[in-house]
Amino acid sequence: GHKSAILWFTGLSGSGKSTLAHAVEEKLFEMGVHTYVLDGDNIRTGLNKDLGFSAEDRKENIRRIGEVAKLFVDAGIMTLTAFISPYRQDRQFVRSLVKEGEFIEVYVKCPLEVCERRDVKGLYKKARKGIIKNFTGIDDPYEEPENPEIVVETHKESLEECVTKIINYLKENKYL
Ligand code: GGZ
Repeated sequence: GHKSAILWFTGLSGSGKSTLAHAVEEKLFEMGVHTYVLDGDNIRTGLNKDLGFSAEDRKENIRRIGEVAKLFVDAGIMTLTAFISPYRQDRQFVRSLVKEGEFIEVYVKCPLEVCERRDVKGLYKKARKGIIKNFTGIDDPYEEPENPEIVVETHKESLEECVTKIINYLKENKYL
């Protein structure tokens, strides 16, 4: 058996949160752990399609995701979430929703210039031109985690190394 929890990935757009969450999920699946990934693809297109990117909407986005993730954890599922979640207070709120040890903050650290160079969806370019406003890292804040359980540096460590670091944390702390 395993102890379920929320693996909360936070970081800039293009830092690799979603890719990493899915890679960790695959590893957990091989180990027979029941998992679910919440990310923009299944949340911002459905439950939260009424929300945009103002500070207020981001806060509500994270609040709902936290409540949903809590339900998944209650159902015994290892829940991985991949959202920028730029505000410390909003992440702290989710931490306070669940029991001690059920919120594992993973800071997906990557310099802005690297994320911007990757620009997978061309959004940074649009943000620089002012076509997209309030873009995290450009004209909107990202508050770095102060005491994350795990930090991965996607510009220095390979995907494989990042996955191993997270799996090792889960083993060392008796989640697996
Ligand atoms: C940041 C934005 C914005 C603005 C659209 N700021 O690379 P992506 O495309 O897939 O990841 C970004 C995603 C962020 O949604 P989240 O739900 O993770 O954000 S938050 O936690 O802050 O609520 C990006 C896209 O949506 N996107 N406009 N203005 N990212």
